[in-house]
Amino acid sequence: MNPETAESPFVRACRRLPVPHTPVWYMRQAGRSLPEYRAVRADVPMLTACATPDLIVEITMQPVRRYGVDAAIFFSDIVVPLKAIGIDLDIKPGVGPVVDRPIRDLAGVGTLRALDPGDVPYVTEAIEALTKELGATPLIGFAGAPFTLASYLIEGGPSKNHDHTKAMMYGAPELWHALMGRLTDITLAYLRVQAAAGASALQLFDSWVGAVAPADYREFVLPHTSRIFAGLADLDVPRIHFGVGTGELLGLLGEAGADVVGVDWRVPLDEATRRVGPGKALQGNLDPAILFAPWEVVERRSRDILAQGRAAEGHVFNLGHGVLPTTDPGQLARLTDLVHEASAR
Ligand code: 1CP
Repeated sequence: MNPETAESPFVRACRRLPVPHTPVWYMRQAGRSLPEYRAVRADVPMLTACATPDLIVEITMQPVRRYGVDAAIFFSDIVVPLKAIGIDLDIKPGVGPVVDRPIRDLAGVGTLRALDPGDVPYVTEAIEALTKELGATPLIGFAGAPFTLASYLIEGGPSKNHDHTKAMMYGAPELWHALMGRLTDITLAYLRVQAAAGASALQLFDSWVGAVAPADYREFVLPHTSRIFAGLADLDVPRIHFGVGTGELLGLLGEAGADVVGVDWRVPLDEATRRVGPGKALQGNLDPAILFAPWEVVERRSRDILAQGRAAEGHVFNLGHGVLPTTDPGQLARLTDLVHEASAR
């Protein structure tokens, strides 16, 4: 990592070191809430954009220019590495990832081959260009975690109850662990490609794992997520682990081995600090829907979060989940300034 980036407030907060102000970025900051994003994406399908370095660079930079956030997040999607190894899937506007032939047996698991850096040359190219353009501002690389990827692959698309996913997890544990093992290999390789190209932090999105009870997380998910974080330990880049509805899982998410645990809006950060335990920084956790309330409400709630975040050994301000598409970008601009000013030490 370049020395300026290593000294940035974001990287220092992830490492639980003193910072001049609380760093802030937003999950899904690069995307549909920005008019300049909708303009460049007008005629370009999502997966085409994700394979076009110039577009990746432009879209990743948009929120950095507009808001002055403390980190950029690589513009891509969690299904990009699966597409890259030949899984027949698409991202449908207004729906999300859809898989042509859902994976529900050993033959299906066999189609998940290992990922090689040569499968994603556009990722390497875009990250190399971005780290030059970003200078001292860190770039966060990311991947979907095995449970969340498995849910899309097994269900065939977005799912509320994850019925088929849980049916395999509970009913065919050997098949489940075979699938999760392959996804772990792919995810680990994909994150390492991003770090090798210059990403200065890595976030693992296990967005839907909140659907799983703690004992089942320990048995069916933790062995795999632990292997991912252990496999990144030599890289010297902060590792962030995030899921939605994970109040009961926060201790286990920390146990999996990340440096930073992302918290959604349901658990206050002082309580989350207690649940996660010592030796971790926290990221979060303003309800993204609060941005639809008047500014006075946003300000009061954000100051509360900054105060609660002081209980943690390190705090990165974020939303509790991604920016909602109809969010007014003006609210995020004001919020970024507020976090910087209110937390200045
Ligand atoms: O046409 C469009 O604009 C498609 C909308 C869109 C966008 C902008 C999708 C489809 N993905 C993305 C980009 C994206 N996806 C980013 C960009 C970087 C940023 O954060 O600014 C990231 C980090 C993701 C990651 C992602 N994709 C997650 C994990 C994060 C989260 O929000 O929980 C998940 C679950 C997905 C799946 C996905 N891709 C797209 C949609 C609409 C969805 C969710 C569908 C569902 O509800 O299951």
